[in-house]
Amino acid sequence: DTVAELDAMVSVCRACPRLVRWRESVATTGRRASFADQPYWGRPGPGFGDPSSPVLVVGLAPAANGTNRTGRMFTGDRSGDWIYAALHRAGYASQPTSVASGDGLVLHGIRIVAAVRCAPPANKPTTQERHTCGQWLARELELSGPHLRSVLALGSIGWDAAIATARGLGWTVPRPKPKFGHGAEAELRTPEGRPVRLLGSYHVSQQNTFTGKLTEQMLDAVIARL
Ligand code: DU
Ligand code: SF4
Repeated sequence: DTVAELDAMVSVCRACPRLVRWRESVATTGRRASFADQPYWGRPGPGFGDPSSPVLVVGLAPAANGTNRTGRMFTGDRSGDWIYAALHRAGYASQPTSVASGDGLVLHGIRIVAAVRCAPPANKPTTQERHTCGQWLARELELSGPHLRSVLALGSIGWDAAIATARGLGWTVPRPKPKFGHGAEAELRTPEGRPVRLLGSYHVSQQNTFTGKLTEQMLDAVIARL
């Protein structure tokens, strides 16, 4: 199959009962008041961006009123304001904002996915949900093929998912397991022996950006190393 087929399959996945209930309840009766008149996507967030990219970004999960509303990764929420502004500064995004599908945003050389593709209650997926959704990430890594040079993990859940998924695919991952941190780096190797660099950044969520734990300069510095 192709990346387009993968996206289509992901977007109708119902493998995690708790997350299916949550994503659909937010989308129907649980909409944020300011979006109450809008249709909500209410499904998993498929990958967004260039399917033959050298860079894959692995985020945490869709925001209940962001991707779960708009259907596009990091679109229509505060985390998206941060990541797309940074990707625009670095030349990966055609514009600094991501409001809704059809807003003209195009990504070049980068693709964005989430470790868990359905919005979780309190942004906290369970271990089982992380494990289940790891199968989609595995397919993503397999389909990325020889173009892939680096993976940017936003937050420790993305970092752990990238490592667990790479190991599951028979990639070589250093032992002991590389520790997540802002600016952390590990060299993974595919079974064919191609190196893929894993870089970590603190997640662009408001609890980091609003408090100054993650600054624009810190984010730009990691993206520059991709
Ligand atoms: O640390 P670990 O047991 O390798 O897994 C960390 C984290 O990654 C766990 O909560 C499930 C998830 N995961 C995954 O995403 N894909 C896999 O194939 C295996 C585990
Ligand atoms: Fe499917 Fe992933 Fe959503 Fe679970 S979190 S229902 S595996 S898309």
